[in-house]
Amino acid sequence: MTERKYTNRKYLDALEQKVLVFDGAMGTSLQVQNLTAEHFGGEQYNGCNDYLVISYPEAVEKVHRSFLEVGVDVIETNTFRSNRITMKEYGLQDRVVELNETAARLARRLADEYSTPITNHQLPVSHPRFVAGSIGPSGKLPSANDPDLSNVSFDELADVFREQAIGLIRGGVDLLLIETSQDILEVKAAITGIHKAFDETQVYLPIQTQVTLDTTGRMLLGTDVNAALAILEGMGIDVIGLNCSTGPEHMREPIRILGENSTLPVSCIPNAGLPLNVDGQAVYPLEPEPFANDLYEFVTKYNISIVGGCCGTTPEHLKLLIDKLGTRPHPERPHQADPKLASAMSAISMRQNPPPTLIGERCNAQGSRKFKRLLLEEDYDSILEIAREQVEYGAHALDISCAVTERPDEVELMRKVVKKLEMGVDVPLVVDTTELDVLEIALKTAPGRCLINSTHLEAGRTKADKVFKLAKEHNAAVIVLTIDEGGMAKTREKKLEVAKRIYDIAVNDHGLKPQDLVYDALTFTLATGDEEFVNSAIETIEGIRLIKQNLPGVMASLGVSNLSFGLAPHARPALNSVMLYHCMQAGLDMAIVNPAHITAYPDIPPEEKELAEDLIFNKRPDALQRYIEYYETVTPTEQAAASNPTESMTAEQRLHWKILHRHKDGVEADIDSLIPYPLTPEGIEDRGKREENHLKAVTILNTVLLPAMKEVGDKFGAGELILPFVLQSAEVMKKTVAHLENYLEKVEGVTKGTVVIATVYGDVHDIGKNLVKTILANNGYTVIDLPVTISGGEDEAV
Ligand code: THG
Repeated sequence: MTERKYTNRKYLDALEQKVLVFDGAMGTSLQVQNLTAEHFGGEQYNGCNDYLVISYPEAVEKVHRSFLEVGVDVIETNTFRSNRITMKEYGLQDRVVELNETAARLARRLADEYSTPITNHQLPVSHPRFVAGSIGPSGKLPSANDPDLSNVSFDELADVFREQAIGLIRGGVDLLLIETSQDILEVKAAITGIHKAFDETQVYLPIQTQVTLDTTGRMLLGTDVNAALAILEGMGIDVIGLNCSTGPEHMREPIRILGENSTLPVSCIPNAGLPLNVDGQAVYPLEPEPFANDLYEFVTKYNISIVGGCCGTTPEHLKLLIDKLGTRPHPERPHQADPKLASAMSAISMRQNPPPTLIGERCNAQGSRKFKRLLLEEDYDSILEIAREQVEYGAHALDISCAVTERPDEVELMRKVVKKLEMGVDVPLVVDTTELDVLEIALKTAPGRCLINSTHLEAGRTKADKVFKLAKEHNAAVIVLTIDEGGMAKTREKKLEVAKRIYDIAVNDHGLKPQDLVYDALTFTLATGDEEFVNSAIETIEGIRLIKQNLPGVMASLGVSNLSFGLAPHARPALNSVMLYHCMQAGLDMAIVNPAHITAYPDIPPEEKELAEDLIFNKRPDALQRYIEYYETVTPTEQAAASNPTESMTAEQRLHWKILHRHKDGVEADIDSLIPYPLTPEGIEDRGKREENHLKAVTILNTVLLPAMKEVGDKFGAGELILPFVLQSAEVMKKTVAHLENYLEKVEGVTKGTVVIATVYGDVHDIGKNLVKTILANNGYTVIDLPVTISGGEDEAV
């Protein structure tokens, strides 16, 4: 169970011998053949490159041969778009398996033809050629907030790619290649679908995944390369890399990062430069020489194992590259990665330096009345505010628990909260639930790398087995509690004993890595004074020490606030902070805390420190009594009012700030404070007053709102903001404008306008168009959206 199995690993074996070279562009190489509707099998399929393997395979064969002739090691099947969702545009959704199988057979036949041993310098040299089954994106963006783009579930997507993989496997490919990926959640679904196809066919092949970054180094929805690596590396794949989008130059930094940090071999398959628009044609400007030079440099400098060409690269590009590389050996990879968690956007080390990694505890329906109320009201915007506030106070990750007895649908609540938070806060999520279905939906909704909270052996190992299986499938880390059939372990020795048992199950039976395990040695509250628990803090601290010493590589976390349950609220932070300090001395890596209430150990007043340490270390029988009495005399100091950045701003500045910082709260009131005659329930009768309002509203729109949105756009252009944040700013804008419209006099029969939008004919993916559509529709335009099968242009846009 621990090792992946392969029924054909020839590709990986070859990779151990030398750096492998993929072929060049399929799309642009087909385009220069000036194919007609007839070649495509009629008007209905005109422009559907993937259908050519049936309607006119000669065109595809020609491209494959052109690359095999110059000596590439791997050719890609012409199946980039051959999935059920994209093929629906041509009515080909029910021929997906046939398309993929046919394309794979074609490539297989040619690869085998060119694999025959050739004689070179009198010695017969075998040059195996491989077929990579190309799997491009579906055009959906499952992690986006947009209802149209994301209206597909993880399971549906996994099934779409399972089906495509079945066809490719039947056609005899050597590996599956997920490429040009825009949305990391879609990649996870594709990997899951491919694993299903393996089980179904009993054919197990290597998987290579390649994401596409823009010139700022992020995927379309903001995922950077460190996050992509953290999320994908443990998902049962064999190669990770980048392709398409830009030329090699813009890939340099992310490729360096992958080359230095990935434990898996790294691939780099760029375009021949960033496309230029020359007279309406996409032109890829990078000549073979600089292209080959750059990739050669990546191989030698950054330990890249696989190179090749994407859009615009010709046999000439590849030939030069092959000549330069010769039979360079495959470079060594780092063996151990720094364990990381990831949000949808970036990765964090699970071991923060300085420690600990703080996990915010406030998004917990059982631990916060406010969160519970917001959850019952389904006020997700306010939930996002709670999350953000914790991050502002220094939380590195957020614990999320949606268990409420008042509602039966924890699954749906968890799904919605995870979706909201993943695109709204840039920290990894810790999924806190006892229910397997809730856990599963969270893992299928979160694009990032999550930490599961938690499992244990209270009812034996059956449930833990299921949790570890999910963790392995989704590459999540797991908090494991020192609880067994006898309940919560109370002594340090018992905590270690349970920890060892769990380790054996997780690591030896399920193939998790030690660093995927985060031990929680648990603590009871010290507030009861119960004789049975007076030493429980000491046992927890020593339990952490023993576990860290005896199980190398594992991590430790603690729900620190449990210790002070039942004490007066203002008495809790000091005790928690002192406990946290001593646990860290014992090796604690993470802590679930209220980050606003944690004080650095040196900043705790000596008197409070001593009282807390007396209690934690059970130094005197009256320690609890003294602790409680001290806080009875000290009244709760008013928590210094959290400084509100908008406090001293004018309403105009505040609106600008809210649009830029994505805060929806109170924009209506800000507008009203600027309008000469704010709305009353009765409406405004006086025409003159209405006109004054109208003029002011127009001024606000032109001098406040539009400049704010422009700044958002400029920051996006400069790479300072990521796309999801831009869309959230647009939402604040939409809400503000909706209120402003109350003051704008409407002229009968005039609308904001109708916009017809389309992309170039047969565009390989129309995500850009769909985003524009969403933004226009949000701003009150009627949008007529033409599908990619409508003719209008010639070139292939990327
Ligand atoms: N280990 C692990 N996970 C955990 C815990 C743990 N998850 C839940 C909990 N323990 C950690 N989270 C909290 C959250 C809130 C509080 C304590 C621990 C808390 N809340 C206040 C109270 O209940 O009095 C505030 C209530 C309110 O604001 O309404 O103390 O140990 N792995």
